[in-house]
Parts: sequence; structure tokens; C-alpha cells
Amino acid sequence: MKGTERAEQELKALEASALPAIDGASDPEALEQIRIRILGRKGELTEILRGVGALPPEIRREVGQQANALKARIEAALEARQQALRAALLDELAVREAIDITLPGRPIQRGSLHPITATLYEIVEIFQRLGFSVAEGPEVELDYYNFEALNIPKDHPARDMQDTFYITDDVVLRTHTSPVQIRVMEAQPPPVKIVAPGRVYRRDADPTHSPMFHQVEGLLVDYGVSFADLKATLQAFVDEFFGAGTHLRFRPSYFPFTEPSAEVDIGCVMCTGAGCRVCKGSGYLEILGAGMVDPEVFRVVGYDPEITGFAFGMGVERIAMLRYGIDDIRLFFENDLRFLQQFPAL
Ligand code: 2U9
Repeated sequence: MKGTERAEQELKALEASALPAIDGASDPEALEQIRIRILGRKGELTEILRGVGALPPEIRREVGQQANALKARIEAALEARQQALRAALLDELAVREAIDITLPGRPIQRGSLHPITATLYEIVEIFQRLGFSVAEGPEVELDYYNFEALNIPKDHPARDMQDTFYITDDVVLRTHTSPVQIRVMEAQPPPVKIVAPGRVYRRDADPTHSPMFHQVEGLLVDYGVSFADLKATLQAFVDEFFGAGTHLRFRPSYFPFTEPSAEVDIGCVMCTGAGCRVCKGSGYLEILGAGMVDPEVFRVVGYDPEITGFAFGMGVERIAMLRYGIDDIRLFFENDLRFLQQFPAL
């Protein structure tokens, strides 16, 4: 019996020191140190349990049960304290790292389409609504498609080294998007109803000319197409782009690939005819060139000699300059945000 009492006292003393220590552990690390001290491989209670087998048989069972019961209580206390510390940590994090979701977000700078891109899209979309499809082609183009097939002979001024970027004798940077229409006609029979938007290149640089600029050209080919069809199509375009009832004027002109040809003006959008800085007092703005496709062009692509068609071409930068009253084309390519941000986001 004396042996039992001594063992009981030892266990009581251990319990009396262990439980307050566990409850007082201030963080998971301190708690783990306590667990090791009591239940680790050389822990106080582990040693007691290890010694149970060596006790006299008459007290072995009683002491063993008490030691195991204490082990269970200590383990429960450790678990409870661990849970409490974890909960306290989460509470603290919830306060320390709280996000105020009612704060307004930081504004982000949104980009928008470049005014030339927006203008080009707007032009193309108007023609799409009129039933035209979009066709594209290479910017590095064969001399044949850029000039020869368009009835621009070898000695034509448009082929002058002044105007064209030559890559080799036979390869150029396209000077207009017209080669796209030649390629389309080579690939498919009439009817053809396309617009060809894209970059073009000319050796030219001053306030109204840039060595790279954008064109939208159109081509409609079918039997029985007339100059009246051309006028009606262009009137529908300017009504959409510049406003209903925009006045159109055709002046006779010459292009190697159209006959007859015309330069097309609208009544000045700035002064509606009175004369201003933008129209230089004339009351008119030249916005595009157009004409009936020359039969020579149809012959080159192998079309029926009876076929008819009209074509037109416009410079996107020029149209944007007229619309917004901009007098220097280079502003479009400097990409100064103070300039670009003046255009309505699209
Ligand atoms: C094919 C047949 C005919 C396209 C045309 C114009 C008139 C024209 C200028 C406008 C301003 C070029 O950018 S600009 O300098 N273009 O005046 N373009 S008719 O005629 C074609 C095209 C393709 C097969």
C-alpha cells in the first residue's frame, strides 16, 4: 500500500504542475515544449509509465490505471489548449488583416482604341451594313499586284522612286490596298462586293502625309453596275459617317485603274459651306476617289469583258483629320496621351 501512495503522490504532483502550465501556455511553441517535457520520449509521465512494469505485482495494476488516466487528462488538456490558441490566433488575424470591402477600389487607367483604328472600324462597319465583306492581303506586295495588274505602266509617275518603298525590283511595300482586290478577283468569279482596309506606304512626309497610313478601298463587281450605283453607295456612306443629308460632289479625275474617275467632295462639316480653316474657304472637303473599274483591269484577272464594277478609295487619316479638325497627321503617330485622350473611347 505504501508503494501505491508514493506513486499516487508523484502523479498528483505531476498533474498539479502540468495542468496549470498547459493552461498558461501562451503560444503553440510553448505548448509543444510542455508536451515534450511530460509525454515526450523521456517525459516525466512517460518515465513513470515505463516504470510501472517494474512495480510489485500487487500495486502495478492500480498505479498503471492512474498513470494512464492522468495521461488521458493531460492529452485532453493539451488538445483543448491547442484549440484555444488556434482560435485566438484566428481572431487576432481577423482583426489585424481585416479588409474593408466598403473602401472604393483604386481606379485603373483604361485604354481605348486609337482614333485611327476607331475611324477605320467605323468606316468598315458602315460598308459591312451595306453588304460588303472585308478582304485583307499582304503589306509587302509584288510589283505585279501593286502596279502592273492595276494598269499602272512602268513609266507612270506613281511608280516613281519618290513615292514607292522598293524591297527588291519586283517587291514593294504596297502603296494602296488595291492589290487585295486583284488577288480576290483572281481567286473568285463575280459578283464581288468587298472592302479592303489596311496599312499602306508611300515615301512622303509632311504635315498632311505620313510614310505609313491607312486606307479603306471598296470594290463592287457584277453585271450592269452603273455610276449611279457608285453615287448611291457613297451617299449612303457619307449619310452614316458624316450625318444624314451630307452634300456630295463629284469632280472629274483620272486614275489608271478606273474610267471614268472622280474625286469626291462633301460639303464642309465644319462650316457647312460658308468657308473656314478646315476647307480653306472652299466650302468643300475632298474625302475620297472613285470610278468605274477600267475594263483593262478585268481583262488582266480573266473576267468576262461584259462585266462592270465600281471602286473607291479613301485615306483614313485624312478623313479623321477632316472630322476632328486636326491639321497635322503626325499627331496620330506621336501617341501623346494628352492628344489621344481627347477622343471619345470606343
Ligand atoms: C481595283 C480597281 C480599282 C480604288 C480607287 C481611288 C480611286 C482613290 C485615293 C484616296 C486617297 C488613294 O489614300 S489615297 O491617297 N484613292 O482615289 N482608289 S478608285 O480603285 C480600284 C481598286 C482596286 C481592282
